[in-house]
Parts: sequence; structure tokens; C-alpha cells
Amino acid sequence: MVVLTKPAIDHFPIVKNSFKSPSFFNDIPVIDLSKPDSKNLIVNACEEFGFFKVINHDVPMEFISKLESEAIKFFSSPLPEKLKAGPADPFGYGNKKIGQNGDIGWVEYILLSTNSEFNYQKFASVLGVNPENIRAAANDYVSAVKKMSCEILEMLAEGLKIHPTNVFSKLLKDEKSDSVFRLNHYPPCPDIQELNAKNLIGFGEHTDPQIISVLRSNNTSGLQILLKNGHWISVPSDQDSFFINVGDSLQVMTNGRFKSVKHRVLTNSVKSRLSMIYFGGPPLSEKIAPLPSLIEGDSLYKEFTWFEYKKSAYKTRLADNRLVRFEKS
Ligand code: GA4
Repeated sequence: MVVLTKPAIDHFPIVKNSFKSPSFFNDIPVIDLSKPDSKNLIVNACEEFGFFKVINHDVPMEFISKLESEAIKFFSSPLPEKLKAGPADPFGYGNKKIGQNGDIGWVEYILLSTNSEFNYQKFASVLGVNPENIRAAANDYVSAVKKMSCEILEMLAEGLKIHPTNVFSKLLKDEKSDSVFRLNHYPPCPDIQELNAKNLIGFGEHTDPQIISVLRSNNTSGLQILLKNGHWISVPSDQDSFFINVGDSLQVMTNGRFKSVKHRVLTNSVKSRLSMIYFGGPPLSEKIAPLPSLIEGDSLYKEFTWFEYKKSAYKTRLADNRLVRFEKS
């Protein structure tokens, strides 16, 4: 894989050596999707961590490896070629720059809207392949992951005793669902030692705005989540499983019972990390508010449309709390 051009890495955000680096956390909830009684475990995991790992899913391995090999091909292309698929505005190829408000990370990526043909064209022109191949690979993967996300959201609704159980999943199934797909490549950064730093930040701390995010990575670790006690813990990589994040919108719909999990990615000094993330979001016109059956006492949030939330989110920095302005005072 091509290493990013050697930049002045001292401009990059780092995690200082001054504290012990976090150890791997082996108590991340693991949900076995083949077991029908997993619904209560999902609810517990969303309450405690806003994060869990899924095994025995039925996303075909073939879809994962096909897309992964297309992504490797893409990220191995010469930089001037890749730049032709950029800038990420917000969709397209991005290199180090995340969003439009000054965030940077040791990462290159492709951001796609799951319902825009134009995006695939941009991506495929660089690979010099038939756009149909890449479109088909991304579509197969995203459709299978979306199906799994909907199953998880329905189990979750059942676990919360909400009727009908499709309250969350119908938002992803809607043909106007504003969902996003992201491929992230974190090249190794061998010069980390020069900085007297333990780790370079690949993707800075943030919460995801949507309802649910589904991440799959290769066997290189780097992902960390923030626990309720304020400690960052490293998530052991597992290329055969998926990792699920609660997003801000699900936090609102559950009236804060579930918390969107703060997470970040640290760069490895030797190995490349490749991740694929599906962010399941509602249609732009959808009104987001706490579900009446989940309001015990007061509603913590004002009602807003997903469009209003996104408009305001795109003006924020990555680490900002994007929900404060929608909280009831
Ligand atoms: C974080 C989650 C997703 O990766 C993303 C990101 C988006 C982007 O990269 O364009 C944002 C970020 C994310 C939240 C705040 C804004 C928008 C970068 C940024 C600084 C695609 C998303 O939906 O929100």
C-alpha cells in the first residue's frame, strides 16, 4: 500500500506519551445474532457502552472481501490519481482533511452517499475499471449491512418494548434514507517515535450523527472508545465481526437512555488499517424527537428534522457535542 506523502507530521494531533497507553479491552459486549434472545443484551450494551460487537451475522464474506480488494486497489493508486476523485465536499476522496472546519487526521478516505450514482463514477474513474464493478461491490456490501442493521434495530426496539418494532429500521429502509458509506485507510506512520509520541491520531474523537453505524476493519487495531468512567479503551480488531455504534439520533429517540459513543482511531507505526463504515441515517425531512414511550419524566430534546441537525453538524468541529443546541433548557 502506498504511504501518504511524508508531511510535517508535527502538525498532526497526537496522543502524548505522558500517560500509559490504554490496554485492550476484552469486555466489549458480543452479540450473537443467531440467538433470538440477544435483544436484551443489545439494550444493555447500548445503555452501558453505546457500542457492541456482532458475530454470526449473515453478511456474506464474499461481499466483504470483494469490496476490500477494490478499496486496496483504490488506495494503492498514485496520489494524483486518487485526488481526481476528490475533494470530499462532503462526498469523494479526502486526504488528511476531515470535514470543512479544520480537522485533520492521519487518514485518507472515500465518502459516498448510499443513493448517489455520481459518487461511484468519481470513485471508479480512478480505478480505471468499469464503474459497474465498483458500484456492484459497494451496493452488495451496503445492502447486506443495511439488512443486518435493520434486524439489529428491530431486536433493539423489541428489547425496549416499543411497538411497532420497525420505528427505527423503517428510517433506514426508506428510499430517501440519508445514509453514508465510508472507506478509511490509515497508512502506517513509522515516524511516530520522532514526535516523542505514543500515537498519532488517525481520526479524532467524535460521535456519529446518524442512528446506527456499522464498522468492519481488517486485522489492524486502532479503534478506541470512551467509557462512561472517562477512560479510553482499545478495541481488539476482528475482521470477521462488525462493530456497532449508537449515533446521536438514536440517543435523542431514546431520550438519552442510549448514549452515542465517543470514539477515535490511533495510527499504527507498522500496519495499515482499512475500515468500512455504514452510517444509517433517516430521510432529511424526518422529525427526530424522543419516542413518547421512552420519556420517563421530561423530554430532554427539542424536536428537529434530520436536515436541521445535519446543517448545524456540518458547521461543527469533529470533537464538538452536536446535540447541545437541541437540548431542552
Ligand atoms: C462523523 C461521522 C461520519 O464519518 C461523517 C463525518 C462528517 C464528514 O467526514 O464529512 C463530519 C463528522 C462525521 C461530524 C461533524 C462534521 C461532519 C466531519 C465534520 C467535522 C461522514 C458524518 O456523517 O459526520
